[in-house]
Amino acid sequence: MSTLTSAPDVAAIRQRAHTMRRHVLHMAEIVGQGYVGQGLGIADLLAVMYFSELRFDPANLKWADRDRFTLSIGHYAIGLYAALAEAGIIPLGELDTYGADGSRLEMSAPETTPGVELTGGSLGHGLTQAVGMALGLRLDGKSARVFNLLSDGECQEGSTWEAAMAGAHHKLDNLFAFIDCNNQQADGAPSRVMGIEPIDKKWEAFGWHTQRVNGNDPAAILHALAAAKAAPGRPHAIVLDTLMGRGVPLFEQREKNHFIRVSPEEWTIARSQLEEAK
Ligand SMILES: Cc1ncc(C[n+]2csc(CCOP(=O)(O)OP(=O)(O)O)c2C)c(N)n1
Repeated sequence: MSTLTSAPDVAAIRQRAHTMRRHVLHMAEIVGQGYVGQGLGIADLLAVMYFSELRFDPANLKWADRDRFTLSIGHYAIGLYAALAEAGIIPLGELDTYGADGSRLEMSAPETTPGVELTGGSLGHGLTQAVGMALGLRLDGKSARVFNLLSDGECQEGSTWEAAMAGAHHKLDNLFAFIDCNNQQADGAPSRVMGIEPIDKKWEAFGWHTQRVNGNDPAAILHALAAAKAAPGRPHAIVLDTLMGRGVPLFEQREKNHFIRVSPEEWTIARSQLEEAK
């Protein structure tokens, strides 16, 4: 069972994030394409969650008092599978099946996969479910918390703001939303498609305790989580500014990074760049 009993070991969390990035490249190389930038960009958050913050039991995934990590952006599954494998929830070898017909590791994460709490991917619906879970847990008298990961693109959807309003109305301080601001969506930058800034001010205006940090800095994420937990009575928004493709300059520098096709030679470059960047 994973519980936070001592001060977080930031160096160990960074090492986990690095290993998870290796897993992301491994899975994506087998498929030859995909949501590589998202998996690399969100590894620091997932390492903090699975190796410091979340209370869960790999031997009893349906433990009623577990914290729920809910992935609204189902297409970020590649990053979540890397974390679940590192955390011992799914076998490491199963990562080889990512995206294959019949695999449990579909390109968009379904709740039938061990460790996946909800079927994401129909964007704009994850936070609504997380609000319901947080409310239900409170009604049941449980201290478990719900952490929802959503994207900057989802902040253009009305249902996200209905959920934000409901979370604040019900004073759900057991609810945490991470907003991954990687400045990309399917058709380019949100500022070009439909601007969302100042996004932290919007969450604050909806009644959430809000912070904005570098989402590729585990120490900054840990600091924000500590501050959030010290602020009762409101749900918590932590806006994460992240870099898509983080750790692999070849992918960091792509102009459109939402879904990439990668040539066989580029995988060799990507793997060596990841090790050099460590
Ligand atoms: C309701 C809904 N509309 C459209 C899509 C198609 N779609 C899949 S990913 C994506 C981009 C969403 O933006 P964001 O999550 O910010 O993109 P990323 O950071 O991954 O580039 C879209 C439009 C979807 N999955 N669900």
